[in-house]
Amino acid sequence: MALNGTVVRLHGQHAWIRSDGTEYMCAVRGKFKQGKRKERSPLAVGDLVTFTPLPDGEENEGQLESIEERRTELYRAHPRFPRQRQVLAANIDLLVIVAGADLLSEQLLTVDRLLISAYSQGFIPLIVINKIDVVPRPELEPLLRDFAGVIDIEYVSASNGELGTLKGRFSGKTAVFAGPSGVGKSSIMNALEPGLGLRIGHVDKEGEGRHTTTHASLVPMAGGLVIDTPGVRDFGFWNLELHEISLYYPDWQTAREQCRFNTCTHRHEPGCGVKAAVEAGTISQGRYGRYMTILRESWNEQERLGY
Ligand SMILES: Nc1nc2c(ncn2[C@@H]2O[C@H](COP(=O)(O)OP(=O)(O)OP(=O)(O)O)[C@@H](O)[C@H]2O)c(=O)[nH]1
Ligand SMILES: [Mg+2]
Ligand SMILES: [Zn+2]
Repeated sequence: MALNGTVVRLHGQHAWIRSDGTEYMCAVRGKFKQGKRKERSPLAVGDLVTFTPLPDGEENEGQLESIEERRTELYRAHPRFPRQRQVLAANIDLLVIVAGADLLSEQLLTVDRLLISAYSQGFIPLIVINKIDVVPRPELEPLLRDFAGVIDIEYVSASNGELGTLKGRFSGKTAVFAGPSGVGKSSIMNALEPGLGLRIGHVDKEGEGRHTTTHASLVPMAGGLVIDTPGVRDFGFWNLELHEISLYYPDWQTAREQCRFNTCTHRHEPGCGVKAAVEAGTISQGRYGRYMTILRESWNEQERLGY
């Protein structure tokens, strides 16, 4: 009889599937081997599947039967095959975007990219600034003023166990932790759920992480399911037209409504409400500058890949 389960880990041609608290190893073969076009792997952590347990295995083994259509996905360009997508996590409700207090200004571009992923895919973002034991909150708030009142922000320290109201946000949800290497994603999860025992890395002199988490994995945490991911900087959204990118800037909505053209990309178009807001200081130069970087990179990427 087929069971329902969730993919919790992937390794090579094998998927580990959790069903009712038991994990089953399933080979990914046959009709499932060929993923969707532009994807190398047919499965991602968080996928909902059906499978049939196999008798007599030393380990619990199963045979994969079907994969449910995904509600949402977090993906990037495959590091080795840039025309293909790598889905880091599937069926997510909440995207926890983690940055480090010590390197926040350099990491805001990644935060902005993840916000675009969240809003374009329809998952709720939460920004978590970790390591407030190193740089105190009043020094960080000005860097994040664009998001005030629009996107939830938690200031935490995994080291000190100062976790704000983070723990209450996971109940009944599937969440994914994403952000650069070394910001403390795994550390925060360990602090929220003692006993998880996720591996923690070191940071070098520049504060950069060492890519300690190498594969996404899904674990039960604080009443929900949470996917820890390896630190990544680049998130793809090359399916978006350039003028669509700013649709996923919720803090720009009022300004955007003032633009003369509804396909405005806010670069050199006349009558641009966003540029007016930057001049008036309601949108920060930083957030606008990073938008221009994202626009330029998306354009280069689309040219290169011939979209
Ligand atoms: N000062 C300080 N250091 C922290 C804090 N949280 C984590 N660290 C340190 O930051 C380093 C990286 O932590 P990890 O939890 O491995 O970071 P990660 O984001 O999971 O990194 P990857 O798995 O490489 O993506 C470790 O040396 C931690 O001890 C914190 O709140 N304050
Ligand atoms: Mg980690
Ligand atoms: Zn505009």
